[in-house]
Amino acid sequence: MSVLRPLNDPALERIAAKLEAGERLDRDDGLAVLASPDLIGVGRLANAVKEARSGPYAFFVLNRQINPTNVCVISCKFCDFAAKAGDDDAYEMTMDEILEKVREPIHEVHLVGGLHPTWPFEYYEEMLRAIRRANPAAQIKAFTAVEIEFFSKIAKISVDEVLDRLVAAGLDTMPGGGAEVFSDRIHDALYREKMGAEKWLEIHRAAHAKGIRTNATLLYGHIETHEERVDHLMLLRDLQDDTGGFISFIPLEFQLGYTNLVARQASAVDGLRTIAASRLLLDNFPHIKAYWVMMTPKVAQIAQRFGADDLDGTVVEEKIYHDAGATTSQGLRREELLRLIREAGRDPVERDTLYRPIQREEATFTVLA
Ligand code: V47
Repeated sequence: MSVLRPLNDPALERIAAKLEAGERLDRDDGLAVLASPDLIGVGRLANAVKEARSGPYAFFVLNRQINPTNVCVISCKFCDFAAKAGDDDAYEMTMDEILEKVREPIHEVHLVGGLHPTWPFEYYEEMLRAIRRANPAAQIKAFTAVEIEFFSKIAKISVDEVLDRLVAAGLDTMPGGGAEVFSDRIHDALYREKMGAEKWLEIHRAAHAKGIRTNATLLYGHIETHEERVDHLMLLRDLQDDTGGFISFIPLEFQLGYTNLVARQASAVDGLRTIAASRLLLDNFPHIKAYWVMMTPKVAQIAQRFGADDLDGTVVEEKIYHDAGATTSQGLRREELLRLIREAGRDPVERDTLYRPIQREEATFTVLA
């Protein structure tokens, strides 16, 4: 393991000793990382773990986010994206509008949307088939656990059948959204109408059992406590111990928007500590993603030295955070991502949705096995 010291916090010394002994970190260690005054020490520990896993590499993907509708039958208190049918800001994309967005040199389509009151399940299957036909080179990362459960209700079929039919239609992986914070308190306060921890974990377990790789997220920087953040990570680690089906973990920084939930946005330091705690506690997750859209490209760039090994991608058009007032740009060009990575002293690896390296003639990186 690369350099772990100097450290200026006894709690971090305890963690370093565990890492050296190959011992697993626990809940108290996670809390210590989130509260440590030694920010550089926190980065040093998480960076050592990151480098032991993925060496000097940082991953990115040419992708495109598509949110086919914001019309949603439920209302979550943290969400500025959803609208009710007939609202001024409600929208529904046509199939042509969706397909127009995928005809680009991309390797991943990230497809998620509101829980639409009248679209039938068959429409989502057709969406996947049509995207696959329009761009066979792009893998499809689609539908959160919340959407999967909703499809099972509207089509009156089991979650297993929903997953089988989506895979048959072209689904490659599932994104990590809808997890929010695995806490009954937060569930009751912010998203009572939506599934809680148990169901979310159950659906990801079902996906993993079918060989569908998935991501996981945590929505942080609102009313949750450090204990709730760490408990969330521990539940994900437990499921990953059982299934090994998660690929990437993404802490999502809450955008205040117009929700009046909290007075201010999480700080850069809080974001970096959360990335580091995730890398250190989630010892069985292959990748930790610094999602630049919400962290800002500048903080995401530094996060590469705090445990993150992925910056997500070009994204192009993002609605969920931008409807909540995010001021980051809508997309980054490939060259900008390369610069953000190289300036942080990392070697860029362009990947597909499964983190397989994309071979390019002008590639300058060593391809990972
Ligand atoms: O589940 C909603 C969150 C998520 C806000 O898997 C908000 O690769 C912040 O899951 N401020 C959807 N967050 C996005 C998501 C995601 C993003 C990037 C990559 C991946 C991946 C997944 O966005 C929702 C919810 O937790 N969200 N509103 C807000 N105002």
